[in-house]
Amino acid sequence: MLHENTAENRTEAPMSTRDESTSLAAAKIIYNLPFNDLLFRAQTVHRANFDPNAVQMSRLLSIKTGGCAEDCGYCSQSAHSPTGLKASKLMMVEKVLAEARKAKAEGATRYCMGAAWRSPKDRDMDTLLAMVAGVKGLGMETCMTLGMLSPAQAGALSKAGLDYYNHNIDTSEEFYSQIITTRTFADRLETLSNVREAGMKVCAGGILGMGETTGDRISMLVTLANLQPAPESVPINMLIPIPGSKLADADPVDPIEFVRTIALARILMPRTHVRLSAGRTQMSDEMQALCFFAGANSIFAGDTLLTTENPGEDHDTALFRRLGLKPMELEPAE
Ligand code: SAM
Ligand code: DTB
Ligand code: SF4
Repeated sequence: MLHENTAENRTEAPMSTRDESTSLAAAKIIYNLPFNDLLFRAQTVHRANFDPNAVQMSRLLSIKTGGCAEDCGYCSQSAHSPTGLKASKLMMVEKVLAEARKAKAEGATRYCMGAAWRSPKDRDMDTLLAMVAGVKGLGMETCMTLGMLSPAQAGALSKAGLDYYNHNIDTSEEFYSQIITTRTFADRLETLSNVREAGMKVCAGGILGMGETTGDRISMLVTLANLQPAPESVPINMLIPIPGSKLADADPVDPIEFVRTIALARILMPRTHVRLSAGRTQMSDEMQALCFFAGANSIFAGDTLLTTENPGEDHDTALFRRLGLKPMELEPAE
């Protein structure tokens, strides 16, 4: 039920919850505001913290594809699902660096390397560390997503120059076991804590469109907002249905609900980069425009994500021109 825009509701819904723990009840009130009020608040918070017309550009590369031991119901790369994806070994360092150089030439400032692992094997660590050092040496921000990390692995990656680690909580704690059974929500939080302890920036978000309720989406954002500190980067993915995966036939998300979720993320985490991640190929330009207005300020650029399609440079250049958006410049290193 939507709340009326009464004075009472306006005072109940805080403008920003920074420096306070966010309650689920407060987040629900914000989420259910009339759409125009919600977007106005989100845009106001956004403008107080960021250039509203600048979008951070990341680029993804799958450095180890398929054959994953985990049973994530949404994923093309799980060995538990007959998705037909061909598995491949960990890429060679030079090949990764060649791809990173191309991405940099095309305007990406952050390079994200993803591997279909439950967690990295110690025998692969030297290769991974060389990739981090090499990409960092190109003057790009570095990010990896490799599954669960021990404190020692997180420490080694951080020392090699890894700026960000992506590790999504994907959904609410309550709904998690409906989507993944080979690990727990607590396992995810433990890796996020290891990443933070090692001094890296945290990138953690989730997926909409897996059959979760609105309450699950709000609960996921409240968990993220209450991490101390909140993640620097929060990717919000729209499920890309993968034939053969357990969620191949999931009902699509209502675009308005998707935009509401972005707005809530912006309000609960005012200084975080909220990334409009997977699923942009399935979104209209108008839906993406609303997401940017609601506070999304980061995207993946390029033709491919890990194993699926992304809009590509031509489409995004045209979209940025239509909306008067510009790529966000890299902040000078401290
Ligand atoms: N294996 C590592 C892990 O799970 O942490 C890293 C790679 S995994 C593919 C990274 C994230 O991509 C997942 O946590 C999930 O949020 C997102 N993702 C994977 N498949 C997706 C799909 N079909 N649609 C939308 N998002 C997806
Ligand atoms: C994230 O939240 N989204 C990216 C990144 N983190 C690693 C991955 C999206 C994957 C989409 C499905 C695929 O390409 O296989
Ligand atoms: Fe493996 Fe990551 Fe896909 Fe899960 S999301 S199956 S851990 S690659």
